[in-house]
Amino acid sequence: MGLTLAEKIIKAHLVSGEMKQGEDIGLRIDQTLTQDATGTMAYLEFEAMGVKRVKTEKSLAYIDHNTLQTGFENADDHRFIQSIAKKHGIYFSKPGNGICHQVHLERFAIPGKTLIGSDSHTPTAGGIGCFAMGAGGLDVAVAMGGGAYHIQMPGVINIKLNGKLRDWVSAKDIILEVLRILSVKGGVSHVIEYSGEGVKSLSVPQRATITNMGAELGATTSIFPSDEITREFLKAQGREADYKELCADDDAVYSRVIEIDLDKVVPLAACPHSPDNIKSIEELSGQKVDQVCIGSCTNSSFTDLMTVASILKGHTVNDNVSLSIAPGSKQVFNMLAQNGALADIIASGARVLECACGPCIGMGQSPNSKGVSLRTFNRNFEGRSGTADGQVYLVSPETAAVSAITGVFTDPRTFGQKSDIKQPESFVINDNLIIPPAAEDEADNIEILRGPNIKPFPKTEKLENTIESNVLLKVGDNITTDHIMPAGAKILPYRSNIPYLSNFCFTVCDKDFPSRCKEYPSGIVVGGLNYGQGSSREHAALVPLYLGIKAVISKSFARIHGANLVNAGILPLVFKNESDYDNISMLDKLVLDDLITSLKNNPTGLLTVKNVTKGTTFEVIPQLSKMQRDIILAGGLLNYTKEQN
Ligand code: MIC
Ligand code: SF4
Repeated sequence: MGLTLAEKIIKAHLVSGEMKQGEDIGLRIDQTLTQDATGTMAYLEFEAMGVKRVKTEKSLAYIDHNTLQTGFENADDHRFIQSIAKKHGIYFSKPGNGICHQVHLERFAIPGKTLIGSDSHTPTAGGIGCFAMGAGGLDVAVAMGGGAYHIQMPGVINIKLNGKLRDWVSAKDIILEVLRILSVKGGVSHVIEYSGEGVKSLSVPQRATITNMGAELGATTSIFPSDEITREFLKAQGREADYKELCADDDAVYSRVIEIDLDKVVPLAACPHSPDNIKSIEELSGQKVDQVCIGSCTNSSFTDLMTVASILKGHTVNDNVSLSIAPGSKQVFNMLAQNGALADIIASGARVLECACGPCIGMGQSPNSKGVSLRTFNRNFEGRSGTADGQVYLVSPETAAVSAITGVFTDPRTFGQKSDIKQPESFVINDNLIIPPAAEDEADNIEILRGPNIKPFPKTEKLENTIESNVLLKVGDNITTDHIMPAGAKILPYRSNIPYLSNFCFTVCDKDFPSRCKEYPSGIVVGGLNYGQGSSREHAALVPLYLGIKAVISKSFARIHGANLVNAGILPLVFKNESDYDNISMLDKLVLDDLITSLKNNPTGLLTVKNVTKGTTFEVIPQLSKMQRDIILAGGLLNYTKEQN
């Protein structure tokens, strides 16, 4: 029986476990990346592990999220990360160099290697055939220290792309079509592997747009084969030596095969407030638009922005629209400047931003009240734009640029002749914003620069035998990490200050949650399906931990968040019967007895929960592998790692 591409890479990196779907497997990690919003915490954790120098082939620290410096906090954190990177063998990408995923794709990602990053869109590198996963900061810290990364052996879904995209339809429309088919839960516990004739007509950055938004499917990762197109891209980046041909065996077995005919894909939009709420642009056509934002790690490559520039050339942005454009990397920005396309963008009236995440994470450009914002980004969760009632639609760069000119949703196919934009034969290569680490023998002399915003992270205790706590919050399905721990320009600077962040925890759902937690000695959160989808931010676990949350009981968990809860020492429990969810009310007192013995006997054995308030009982299943059980018993991954050494 042949192997899928994902299985081949997993096999080559397997350090523990068996490649049976659902089993815990440990993978050797070749590369890591961090960004600043999760990085500060990840490096504090790395420091606490006491490892002198990273043991990976390459580790990078990017600064791209917290670039709006309205106080000392972000700048201090940047200096902290830069100094710690220099000391411990990590390459540092300065602010201004671009968004981690775009820069990593251009300069560092390698087909066939494993990569984990403290950001959920790390699978962007799957566009080049790299097995790349988003992870919590602590998992990245462990991998930097040479430890394996543990996941459940995923199933593999094959998406076979037939035919060729028609003019004005783009890679973004393909992934929106996949989201329409699979929904935000459809990729959970699976790798999405692309194949078929249609793959040959997609460039590496287009493939990366598709693997990037595999995060929105809940997938473990997404991956494309590495072929002649990959070789050409690497060659154009001066990295042909990194090329390796990779594809699945002809007789590979998949859990499911989905065929998409590219000729039939049309321009699409993900409507508020979920990436799988898909409508065609034709259906939306004519509706008024207030804002258009182009950029983010999904759609900010050279060809994306050249396409945008070619549409804007000779036109003026509509009087009632604010258009902002953030190139994905310094390489892209520089090339647009050199070939004159930037002049066309500026002349059209677009507001050009630095190459960073920017509006995607609510760092500026929040839309007006009830404003309709068309964005080439990957997430449109409620409130994420920074405007609580903002209406964010996710679209392709083509749809975004054309609609910015007309002022209404416009199907780009109605715009006329499309310019033929090709990937250049060679990109402008200048890695002068990547600062290499110090030599090993100089490392001791490097001082770590710590600002006053850095507060110690919450300590975890060994698991107690009984949890007796009140339900301090009950939420519905598809709760995102943006609900649990909102981001945005006002809050993000405090990512290394858990006590301060705790004032905002879950306030999108219930503004009294933080104060309620402070009234009770401990608490339990009750959730629906796909609890914790979205970001890899471990703050969505560390902050509830700080607020005394001992367990989350839900119908199901998103992969990275489930792992982050365990790493923080919070028990993730799944209802045996989903209908029991309905019988729990806010403030009910729940008791779980005999936890240590039960978990020691069987990490996934049923546990009985007594609802003391209602006088009922129900059963839950701990969502734990054997290793995660040991992590929970130790009171979190940091304690566990210390115990092991
Ligand atoms: C996001 O897109 O939500 C982020 C900001 O990049 C996060 C990471 C974070 O919260 O810092 C992610 O996707 O993991
Ligand atoms: Fe940055 Fe947005 Fe990409 Fe997250 S999704 S890494 S915030 S550009």
